[in-house]
Amino acid sequence: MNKVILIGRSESGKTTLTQALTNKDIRYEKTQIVQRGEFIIDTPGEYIQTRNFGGALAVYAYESDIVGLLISADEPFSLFPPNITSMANRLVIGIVTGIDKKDARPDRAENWLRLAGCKKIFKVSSATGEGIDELREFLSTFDCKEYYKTQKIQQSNYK
Ligand SMILES: Nc1nc2c(ncn2[C@@H]2O[C@H](COP(=O)(O)OP(=O)(O)OP(=O)(O)O)[C@@H](O)[C@H]2O)c(=O)[nH]1
Ligand SMILES: [Mg+2]
Repeated sequence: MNKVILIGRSESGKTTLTQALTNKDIRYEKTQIVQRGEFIIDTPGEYIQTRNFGGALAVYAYESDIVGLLISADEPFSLFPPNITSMANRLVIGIVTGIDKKDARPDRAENWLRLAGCKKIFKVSSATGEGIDELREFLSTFDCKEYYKTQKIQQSNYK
């Protein structure tokens, strides 16, 4: 499985998605520090919400194969500036979370992620499990080595 770093504002569902992807029981736990799992790096939302922590996310992203930007389907605005993905020398995917929520607007969240530069978008609910298998399948099977070769991205992980 590729290693993915999950980035998104607090309450966007990073930890819950981590639990869903790894078949753990879903239980709320505030992320206080960056959690490095075997396949998933779960970051506290404050890192993307606070300018001074932004650099740390860039450093942690170097440990990953794929960067996942999350927006919950009921979020009122996006934190990600247009074309932010061009800053990363990693594949950046968009993940719309909480598609089961009452006020969910998954298409609006998807548009924001596309504006940020994500080409591949997943829409998931960690509560109902919708879309989780598809995302897990992608993370397990995507050939990063080939991708980075064709994109001519130099990566120490992929020499
Ligand atoms: N209905 C629904 N609720 C969700 C979903 N994903 C997360 N939640 C709820 O949203 C709240 C926040 O989820 P977290 O996974 O802790 O959010 P986080 O992004 O890890 O937040 P920080 O650790 O603060 O950065 C929790 O109460 C979750 O139960 C989902 O897919 N559907
Ligand atoms: Mg968390």
